[in-house]
This record gives sequence, structure tokens and C-alpha cells, in this order.
Amino acid sequence: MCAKRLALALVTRVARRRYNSTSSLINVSPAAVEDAASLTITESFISNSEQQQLMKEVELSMGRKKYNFDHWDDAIHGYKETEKTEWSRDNQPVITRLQSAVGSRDLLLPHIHVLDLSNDGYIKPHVDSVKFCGRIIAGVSLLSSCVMRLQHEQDKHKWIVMLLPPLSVYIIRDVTRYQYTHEILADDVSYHRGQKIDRERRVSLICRTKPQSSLL
Ligand SMILES: O=C(O)CCC(=O)C(=O)O
Repeated sequence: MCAKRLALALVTRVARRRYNSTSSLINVSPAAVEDAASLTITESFISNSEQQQLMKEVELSMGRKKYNFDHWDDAIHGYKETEKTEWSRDNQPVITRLQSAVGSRDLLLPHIHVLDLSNDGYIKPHVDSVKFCGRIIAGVSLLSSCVMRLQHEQDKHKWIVMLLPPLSVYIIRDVTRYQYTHEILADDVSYHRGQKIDRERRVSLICRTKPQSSLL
């Protein structure tokens, strides 16, 4: 086997191993196998009681905000959100665990983005702006499962579908972050491996790295 093919075989094997432990959660088109090595899902990243404790604080922080359904063209439909830098003593350990999974403190944006999607909310395909965030995004899912779909912007044969159960964390880096769009599917099209995934209210706690330009 020539060196190039050997390298490709190794990368593919590493990619398979990276998502094998959660392979039932990730469905990857053959063309995207290599790229899928740049993302992970960890189930039961938090416990049920941590989820309950976090939700108490999230509810308090959201106050009386209402879900936003305003404009058909918005990237997100049926959501409310806030950004938090301060967490209660009970919840700080989970937040620190999430931040440590992403990287060292000085690489991270200081706030956690809390995004609350109503049961009929969804996020349209988008690539996050490199102006506002860097090469890694990680999200803990609370309350409901949902399906996240990634689609390569130039190559329609490259797609990745992830089932995100509550209590799990996903991490998306580099190639899947910059070259793929990501979206959270609406309930009526929320399928994973042919199985309907019922969407209810879902809250995510999202940690991002700083824009690369700010690290230079
Ligand atoms: O709620 C999530 O986990 C994804 C949010 C998202 O698409 C984003 O922050 O760009």
C-alpha cells in the first residue's frame, strides 16, 4: 500500500474508532467518514439531578422571556436565549466540566450561551460566523432528544446526522465546524436512522472558543 493510501486508511480507522462508541447516535455518509473524526457525542455527560439543578437556574435566568417566533426568515424559530457567565455554586462544577472538555480557559468565550427551543422550535442550517467564535463548539442537551444534521457546503454527498439525547454533550471542531452547516431539525422532520425522534422543549448550554483572530 502506498504511503498516501496507508495514511488515509489509518485516518479512516481512527475516525471509525472515534465515533464507534456512540455509533448508534451518529449516522455518517460514506464520503464524510474522515470528517466525522472531528466530532464526538458523549452520553450521560451530566446526571439527572444535575439537569434538574441546571434547569432551575435556567428558568430563573430566562425570567419572563417569551419564545420568539417573529420572522419566518430568522435562523432560529421558536426560541428564547440568554448568556451567562455566573453560575450558582451547585451548577458551577458542571459548567467547569463542559469548559474543560472544550479547552483551556483562555481559549474560551467567557459566557455560556443558553438556548431554549420550544417543542415546535428549530434551527435552520447555518455556519457560525468566524468573527464571533472559534474552531470548537460544544453543547449539553437538556430535557429532550433532538436531531442535529450537518451538511458539507460544497459536497452534497457529505452529511452527518447526530441524535443528541438529553444529558449528552456534543463537540464539533475544525472541518465539521467550518465546512459544514449545522441545524436542529423541527419535530415533523426529526428522524434518525429512519426512526422518528419526538421533539419536545430542548435547552442547550453551549460553550464556544474565542474567534481565532482574537487569539493571534
Ligand atoms: O442548540 C444547539 O446545540 C446548537 C446551537 C447552534 O446551532 C449554534 O449555536 O450555532
